[in-house]
Amino acid sequence: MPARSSRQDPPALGIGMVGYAFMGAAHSRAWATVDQVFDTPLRPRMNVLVGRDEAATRFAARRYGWHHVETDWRTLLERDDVQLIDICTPGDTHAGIAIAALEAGKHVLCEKPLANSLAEAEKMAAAAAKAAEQGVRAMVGFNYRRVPALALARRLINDGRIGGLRHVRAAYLQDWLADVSVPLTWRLQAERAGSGALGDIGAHIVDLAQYLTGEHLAGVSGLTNTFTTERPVSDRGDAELGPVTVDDAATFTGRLASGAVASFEATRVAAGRKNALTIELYGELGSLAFDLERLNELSFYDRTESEDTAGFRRILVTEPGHPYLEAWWPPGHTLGWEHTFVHQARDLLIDIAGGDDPEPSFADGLRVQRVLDAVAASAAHDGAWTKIQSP
Ligand code: SOE
Repeated sequence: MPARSSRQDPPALGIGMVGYAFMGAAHSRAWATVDQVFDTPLRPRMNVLVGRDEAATRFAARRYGWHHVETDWRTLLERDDVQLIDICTPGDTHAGIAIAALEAGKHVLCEKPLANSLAEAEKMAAAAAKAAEQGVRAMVGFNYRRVPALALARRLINDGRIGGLRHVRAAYLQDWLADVSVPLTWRLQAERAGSGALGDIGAHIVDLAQYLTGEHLAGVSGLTNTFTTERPVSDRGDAELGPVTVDDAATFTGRLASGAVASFEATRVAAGRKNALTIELYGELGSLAFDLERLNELSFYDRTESEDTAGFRRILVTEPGHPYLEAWWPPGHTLGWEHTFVHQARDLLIDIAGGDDPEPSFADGLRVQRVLDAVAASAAHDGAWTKIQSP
């Protein structure tokens, strides 16, 4: 990271954020916190919050600390006080906003999944590649890459500590749709969200598997199902029902480019599982296991150790030498889900200042989209094996 004197303010980077719901709140807190914690080379200024409902947007802006409010994202393209557009809206708007922003020379952070379709993701990746030639940067918000324990897992895999990869097991289980009275929000409509559990949370574990292994999925076989096919159109207790047009659950197996095998489960109807993301990687020399409910820990089994004492070791990932931990609290003072967004903001600011392409890039987002598209195609043909184009 470029050094800076602690007494000198770094240059400002004006942010315009579109959307202020769940992800908007998480991103707002990250922008507000990142340069309190890290010695960032740019100082984010939370200049403009965009939302269609002016009163609600004003309320959110005051609450989260945004200076100005707009009701049309297009105004951000013209504003001199916005250098980065942060997209926290449903998937059907990602491509339009991101491509226009990149063409207007604004850096982009876009929530996951990158797009609602492969065709959109391809256009977005092409726009990002073109913009990068002009020094304009784009990142997709797969925030779990920034869990310190998972960043450590990546480091250990890169260092060869688990050897040649054989097997990946990944699951992302939630239960908020187990209740059939949950209304038909945008996340349950294909035209707004693209897909259901598959794109919303399956995308995270696909990205993690590809990121941690450094490989892409070469083919998949998948099944999806929608258990509750109609839901109340509003949360006002009226009886009108509308169709659910996305999956409740998706499971798939895949083969990585090296031949390693992988299994994935994504569901929003696993009663009792609130936000249960687990990933395990098995190699010739050892194994790694992570559980989001214990996100400060990474389990590591080292097969090169003596059999007498070998066993899964629980690494408490809070040492200053662990990824992102140098700037936080003393060892043992644990972090949480929210901090992943702070780390994401930090890395993006460093890359923008350093003139580097951030990761996950839109090309990484496209690689995930290819997998989602292949799983949906496979599921439409009873799990037929479906090949995925190489990157
Ligand atoms: C879905 O419920 C969701 O909010 C996802 O959209 C997020 O990406 C995930 O981090 C938490 O769950």
